[in-house]
Amino acid sequence: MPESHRQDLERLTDLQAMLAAFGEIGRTPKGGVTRLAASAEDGQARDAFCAWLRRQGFEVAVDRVGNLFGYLDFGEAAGSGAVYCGSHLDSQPDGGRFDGTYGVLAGACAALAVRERVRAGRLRPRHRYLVVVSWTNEEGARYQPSLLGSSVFSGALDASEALEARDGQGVSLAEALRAIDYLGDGAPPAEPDWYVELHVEQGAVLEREGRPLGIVSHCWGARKFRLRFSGQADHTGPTPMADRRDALRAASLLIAGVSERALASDGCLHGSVGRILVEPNSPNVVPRSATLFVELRAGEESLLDAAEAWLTSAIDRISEETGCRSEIEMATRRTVETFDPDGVAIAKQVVESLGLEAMTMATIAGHDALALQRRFPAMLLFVPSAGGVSHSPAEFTAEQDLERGLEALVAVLCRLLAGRPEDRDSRGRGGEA
Ligand code: HGY
Ligand code: MN
Ligand code: MN
Repeated sequence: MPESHRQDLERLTDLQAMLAAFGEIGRTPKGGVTRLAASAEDGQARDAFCAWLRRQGFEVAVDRVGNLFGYLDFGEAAGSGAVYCGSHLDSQPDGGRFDGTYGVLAGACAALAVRERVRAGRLRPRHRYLVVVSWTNEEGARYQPSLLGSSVFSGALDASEALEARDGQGVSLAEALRAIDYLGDGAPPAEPDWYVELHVEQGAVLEREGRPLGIVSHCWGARKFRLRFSGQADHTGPTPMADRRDALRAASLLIAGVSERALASDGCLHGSVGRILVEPNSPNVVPRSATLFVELRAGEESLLDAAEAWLTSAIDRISEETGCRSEIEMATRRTVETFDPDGVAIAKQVVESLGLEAMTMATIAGHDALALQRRFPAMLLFVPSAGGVSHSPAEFTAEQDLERGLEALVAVLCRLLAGRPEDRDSRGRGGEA
């Protein structure tokens, strides 16, 4: 067996072992993970990742919002600049053990495989650094907005605003990061000339089409709102129905309306309310307030505009009908995006050179690559999700698919690091020295 093939098999074994180990950090009874951003479990995962990076000879930097960078330095001969890969280690509550974690750990193992090629003289890098990154709070479960760390890195979100974000118990991100010792002041050695993210699809398209890999060409937009209905606390017994200002009734009318609107859109609009906070939340008190987390997603801005206009009119109508006040306390809008077409073309060419049949596709789920691509050329590669299930302990990707994802990531990183005259990196420089 050729040496390079043996080494790659070793990297694969590393990946399987690391996925198993990280699946135990915050493990839930049905085999999912709960590793909310900047929680103790996230801190354990970060510690394990940093320890692994240092053992393998990476330099490690942590920035002011806890983004974690492990990097290899190929020396001055490689020129300047950097190629990045990575994803996120934080999860949803009882979420999947592959979502984000696979991209971080595959990135780390791929970086080792790339370094072996450089040491063996089989790859001459033309970018000085290879950076593996774990972004803070991609999920938006504990802190909003989602894609927080990558949005600060790409300049779309102010760091101090992000650090002031508070969770349901009023704990700020700054306090939580300080508690796990990941409120850093470091920085990676160079900005990304390219960013590559490998992620489970979180949909069933690849499985349905029988394809092993997806190359994401564009992303649906998402609009997320924190909306509060305020009514009046009263006794659920004697209070006449006509006198009630029931905030939970208002909320339930809106929740049903969001689903009905999305269901009637023939698949063009997705909508849900995934979290609701009720006060005082007692069985025999008419709810005085209900805070809803509403999200709308669509593949075109015009559909999102129409859906948002519908939402504001529905809120006004429900307020009128129930006598409850309403306030949109927070709104984040993630626009419909297309990925760097050069990156899509390079990824396609590389994957096909491996004899793998990739397909270009959209993503409806958000990813850090979306935040990055606003400022740096970014690529997003998918491997199949069994049954399309994600954000659930039932999330699963078959070993062979995980392997092909790693194989593709190594090949794409080598291609980007080697550079080509036709490559234009983020500063418009050619890859060829
Ligand atoms: O899709 C989302 O909004 C999540 O951040 N992945
Ligand atoms: Mn993810
Ligand atoms: Mn997720």
